[in-house]
Amino acid sequence: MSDAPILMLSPMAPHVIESLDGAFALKKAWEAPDREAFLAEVGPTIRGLAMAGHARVDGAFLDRFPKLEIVSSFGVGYDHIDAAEAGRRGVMVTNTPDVLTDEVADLAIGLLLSTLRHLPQVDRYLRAGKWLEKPYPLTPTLRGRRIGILGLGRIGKAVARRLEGFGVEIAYHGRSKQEGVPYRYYPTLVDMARDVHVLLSVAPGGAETDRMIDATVLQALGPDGVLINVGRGTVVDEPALVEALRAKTILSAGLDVFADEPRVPQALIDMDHIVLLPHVGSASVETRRAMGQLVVDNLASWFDGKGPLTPVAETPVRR
Ligand code: NAP
Ligand code: 8YV
Repeated sequence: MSDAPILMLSPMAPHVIESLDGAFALKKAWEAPDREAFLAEVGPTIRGLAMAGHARVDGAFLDRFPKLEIVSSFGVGYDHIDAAEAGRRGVMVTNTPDVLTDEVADLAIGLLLSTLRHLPQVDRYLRAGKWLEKPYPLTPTLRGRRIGILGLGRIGKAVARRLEGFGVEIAYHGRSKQEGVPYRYYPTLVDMARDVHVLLSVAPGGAETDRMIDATVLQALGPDGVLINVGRGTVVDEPALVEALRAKTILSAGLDVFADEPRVPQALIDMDHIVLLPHVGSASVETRRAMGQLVVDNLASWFDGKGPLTPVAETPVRR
């Protein structure tokens, strides 16, 4: 139990709210009739933030909280948070790695198979009564395909382990070759795209990866190529992807993430041969609960003087 004022901007899961309400002086911004007046009043006192969603946390945002010590963020990706700027100010940022790795990897495999074997389209076909007329046309296959993973981190490796069971060849691209990894490394993304049949992205968002899957990479992937993206939408040049799908430069795509969520380009929605999911990689009851608990546990550990449990790389670990 601490009297530290913690701010939650928008409602998180009930168990997170209850835990933080019990352990801290929790301030709930969404309950305030005048949010701006509320933030102006409590902002100078706030020592911790519990955050869900992808609202931008930058210098201007941090200016409102001069006593802030820690931002405990829900989700492993934190490209919406300027963690380097937080670090410069001595503000700790934590995320929720590991607890969602297997869930997202499972979803990636499901999305890959759904895209290749047209599972959503086949379901729609049956429901429309079309099976009574004739069988669904034959689909592409996973058999014999080489898979190139962009971003062989925690989730990328969990995807690769699952793919080993499918008997397919696996390669990867990242900023550097990893020791002890049995898959072929490509120093450039375009070379990997040229050699594989499926480009599966689990790379984080941010300036470094912004639109790195561009028209050149899609051209290299080729007319039999499939793009699966469960990382961040900003990693893909979306207009170039739309054009590649339209022009059949690539065969298909399975996307869980988009550049401007929850807005999805109408051109993608209108294409029946691709599979689109509303960013549900980690969205099971159990995994979201574990992520929420880690948001709470990071705050509890910090204000107990035990340091953060899962700090991001850019921020200082202080006690
Ligand atoms: P991670 O362990 O940090 O892995 C990220 C990988 O990306 C690293 O292996 C890194 O390899 C690579 N990478 C980073 N910058 C790169 C660059 N500029 N070029 C090429 N590769 C780069 O993170 P994780 O836990 O696996 O999560 C990965 C991402 O998945 C998250 O950041 C998030 O955006 C996304 N995600 C999505 C969902 C969903 O619901 N769809 C759920 C969870 C996470 P190198 O260091 O070798 O470059
Ligand atoms: C979350 C994610 O749904 O962890 C991530 O990076 O993309 C997802 O698990 C998202 O961050 C919550 O808004």
